[in-house]
Amino acid sequence: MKEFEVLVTGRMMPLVMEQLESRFTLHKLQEAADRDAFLAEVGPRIKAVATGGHVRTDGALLSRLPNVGIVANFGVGYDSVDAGWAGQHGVVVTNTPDVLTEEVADTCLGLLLMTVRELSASERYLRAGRWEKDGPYPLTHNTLRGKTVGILALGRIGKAIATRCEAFGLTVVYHGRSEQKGVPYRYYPTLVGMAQASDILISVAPGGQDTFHIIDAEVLRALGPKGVLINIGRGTVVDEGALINALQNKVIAGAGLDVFEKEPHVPPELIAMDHVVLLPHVGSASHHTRNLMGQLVVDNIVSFLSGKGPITPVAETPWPPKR
Ligand code: 8YV
Repeated sequence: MKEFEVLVTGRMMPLVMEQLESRFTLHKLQEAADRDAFLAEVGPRIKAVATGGHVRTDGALLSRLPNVGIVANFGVGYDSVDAGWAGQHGVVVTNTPDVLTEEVADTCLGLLLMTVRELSASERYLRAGRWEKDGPYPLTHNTLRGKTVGILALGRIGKAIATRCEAFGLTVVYHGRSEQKGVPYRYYPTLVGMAQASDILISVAPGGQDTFHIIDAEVLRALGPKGVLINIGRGTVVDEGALINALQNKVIAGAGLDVFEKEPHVPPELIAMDHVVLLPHVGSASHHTRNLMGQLVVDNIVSFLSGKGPITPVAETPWPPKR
């Protein structure tokens, strides 16, 4: 398939690079000294793009590739790809669903326990020699016992988190765009309503305009002074300034965050607080799962370019395309 020319927009894992390089004529945007001249030269020959959250794959970039047919995104979240633009211009966008669901749900439960039972703070206490010097770590004010978890966005990952929460004996409720049939959890039509009814708010919501800052000061107030926020979806969903304010003023009890508004930047105010658990976006970050995600990027491109269509097209670019 060397006749096909493929573009990568940034550094991708070796498994992806090696397979794309061995099958196609691969161009690397990140290595271009003059991006403009590079795109003017190779742009018209590009048939497929492999991309990820590291770069915006928007109309400005895609319009430089007039013959591109597919944008394969590394990640289930594709807020860095303008899928609306792609759909309007006959370009299919694919993501990497399913293969990361259980890993992200596992990470979420770990983050939940770390936050509610102060596991990282108590480990810091031990490592600082304080157990021997000052005695036992103080009892935690919070517990999972008897608590209600509100899940924002009950998609595949949200459901895997819900199953785990049930196994932990938690009551699960959810909020999303609409009520889902056949789901055994109570639905709340508003986010504020769900936050009011929940002890713990878990956000799995994707990024993008529709969800920008939907967890704001009002939602955090509704969660209340014993409430905990866990964010495993996208940082942009939470108004980070409002969250910092809520944590500093004990409007909520604590937060566990795997994602941030401007990654890899984490506001120093968050780092300074001990009742906040911070992870560097590791939800899916095991070799096992990242390899499966990378393989799905390659498989989508190979399948598309061999005429069999994409494997995991996103909702905005259904396949076969609607006329
Ligand atoms: C990855 C993710 O960390 O799939 C997603 O949407 O956020 C994570 O699994 C990310 O895609 C890696 O760039």
